[in-house]
Amino acid sequence: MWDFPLFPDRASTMAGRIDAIYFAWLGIAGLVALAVTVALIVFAVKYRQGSKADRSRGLDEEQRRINRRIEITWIVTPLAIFMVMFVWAADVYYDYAAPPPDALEVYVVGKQWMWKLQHPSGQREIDELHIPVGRPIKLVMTSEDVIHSFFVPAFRVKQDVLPGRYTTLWFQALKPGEYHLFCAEYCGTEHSRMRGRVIALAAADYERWLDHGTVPASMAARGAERFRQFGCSGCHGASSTVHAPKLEGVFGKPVQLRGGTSVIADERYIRDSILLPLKDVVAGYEPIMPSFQGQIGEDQLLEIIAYIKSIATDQGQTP
Ligand code: HEC
Ligand SMILES: [Cu+2]
Repeated sequence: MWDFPLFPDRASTMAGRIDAIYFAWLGIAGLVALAVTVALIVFAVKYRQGSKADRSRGLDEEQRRINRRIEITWIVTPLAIFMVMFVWAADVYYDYAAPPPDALEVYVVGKQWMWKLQHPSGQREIDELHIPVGRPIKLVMTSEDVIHSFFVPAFRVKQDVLPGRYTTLWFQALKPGEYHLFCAEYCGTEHSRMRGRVIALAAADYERWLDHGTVPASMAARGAERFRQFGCSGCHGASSTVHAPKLEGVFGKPVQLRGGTSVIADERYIRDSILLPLKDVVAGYEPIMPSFQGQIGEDQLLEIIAYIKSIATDQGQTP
């Protein structure tokens, strides 16, 4: 079949707003280019060599006043246009950059050359992401090796995925369907094959997908397992005799650090606490926690983080 769409599907809540900006900018740039071209041609013809055009004006008072008015116009008009562009784009960008608090989280690890995805409820996927339509989805992403970029053209969202850091991206699909997922940052030989699909499902189909096959242990439960496996519970567990902070209720709260500063315990903070324990030492504790750099994989770190998140609320279970 003849199928050559010039424009990707508009399948997320952001897509229309991003496209509106895109076309407005294209229109403004087009109009300016047109005006400049027309002026160029008109003046080139009017003042060509040997033409009878009047070249005497420009020095008297009257003409100076007119010139001044023209100059003010071409300074103020673009300024006004730029301010409108700025406020409009900033408004869209704020919404683009701030995931709604009720978003469903999915954890993403990019590696040469695949996407590994984990749902908090435990499902794992490779190069495929199943999501429900009509609910905001927040991705927490990191890379195991080099820089990648998570790009879903139909959703108009793209975000770099960096080693050693967590970046986030959120979107809300408008209609069920299968959408391309690309790596948009050159990442080595097979970069062009680092792609996948986002499969947006109606709510009921999504529930069915969650329940198909053997339902896996949740990420938090796997994280609790790791927490014992790596010996964290030996210091942080309820029965520990080591002077180490209890991790219940830590996530999302400010933590007082040695030296008087404080940080919010987000994903990055938990990650750094595990890999670079000397970076942020909690006030009132000795820096005796060993670094787990090189011992815990990115997926396992995300599971431990999911576990620490789960015990931030009262529903959490202690290992
Ligand atoms: C030898 C004991 C010990 C072990 C083992 C240990 N920790 Fe710690 N941990 C500490 C101490 C002491 C602190 C407080 C001082 C600091 O920040 O380094 C701490 C701090 C933390 C913090 C910051 C807590 C807060 O209240 O802000 C987190 C998160 C953490 N550890 C997670 C882990 C995880 C996950 C593991 C296992 C992979 C682990 N720890 C293993 C002793 C330990
Ligand atoms: Cu890549």
